[in-house]
Amino acid sequence: MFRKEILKRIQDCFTDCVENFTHCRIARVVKEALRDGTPALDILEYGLNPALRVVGERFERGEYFVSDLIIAGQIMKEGVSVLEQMLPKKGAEICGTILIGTVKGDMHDVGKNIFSTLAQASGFRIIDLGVDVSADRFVEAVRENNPDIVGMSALLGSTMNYIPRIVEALVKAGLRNRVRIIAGGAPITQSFARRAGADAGVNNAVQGVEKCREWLESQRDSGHDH
Ligand code: B12
Repeated sequence: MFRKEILKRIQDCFTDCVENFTHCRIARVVKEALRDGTPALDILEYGLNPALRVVGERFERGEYFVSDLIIAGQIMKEGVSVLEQMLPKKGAEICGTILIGTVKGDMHDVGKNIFSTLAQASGFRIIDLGVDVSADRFVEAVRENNPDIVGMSALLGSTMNYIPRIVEALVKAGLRNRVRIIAGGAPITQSFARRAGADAGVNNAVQGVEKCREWLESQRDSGHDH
């Protein structure tokens, strides 16, 4: 009941704003939910994410336009920024470095940014290459920064197929064995990621952070590189 009500109120923010151009109340609603004791991750998982999914479905049915996706992306960012303020601040101890980017041809960055924020809160240093990142840029940045993990985000059926090209480029550059690779985004599955040459694939930021921590812990326990 509690969750349903929150979800409904968050949902209403998206539809009111997209359909009626009303002033966006998302920050207020998210703050209220937090004040009521709803965990930040529940607000994300049961409130903001499903609301955005509905926008995507309406777009797919031709009921919404790209301009509506843009508005929805902005509402999401505003909601997430309120949640970010509530997440534990970056721990003093940095447990590893993740180099991340949204792959070439893809401009979606909301999910990538959520994963980065959670990973940071969990003790990782993040180097964010932004969106539309080419294989060459990934290679160059791995060489420069020597990260433990490379994260690639893709939201489109077309751009997810660029992930294997980045992996290949890392292989060619002799860098593949130095890093673990995690792919993320709504269409990404573990089996796709493995076929693409990555080590893991997730469509959930919390699972992604857990995977990264697991890797770092096993690396530390074995006392040498993977
Ligand atoms: C907002 C949005 C946009 C905004 C993006 C704004 C922004 N700054 O990101 C804009 C308007 C730019 C946009 C554009 C387009 N979009 Co769009 N968009 C969406 C929408 C509504 C939400 C995406 C989103 O932010 N989801 C919320 C986040 C939190 O989810 P997520 O990204 O999956 O992230 C989670 C996990 O996957 C994970 N994660 C994500 N990345 C990573 C990375 C790592 C390393 C890890 C570990 C985890 C991880 O963590 C997150 C939290 O759990 C979706 C529909 C939907 N509901 O998914 C369509 C959607 C993705 N878009 C779609 C389309 C078609 C387009 C356009 C082609 C439309 C057009 N005709 O122009 C363009 C493409 C532009 C481009 N070249 O990229 C389709 C894709 C269909 C497909 N399968 O190919 C969708 C699914 C809509 C639909 N149902 O048709 N879009």
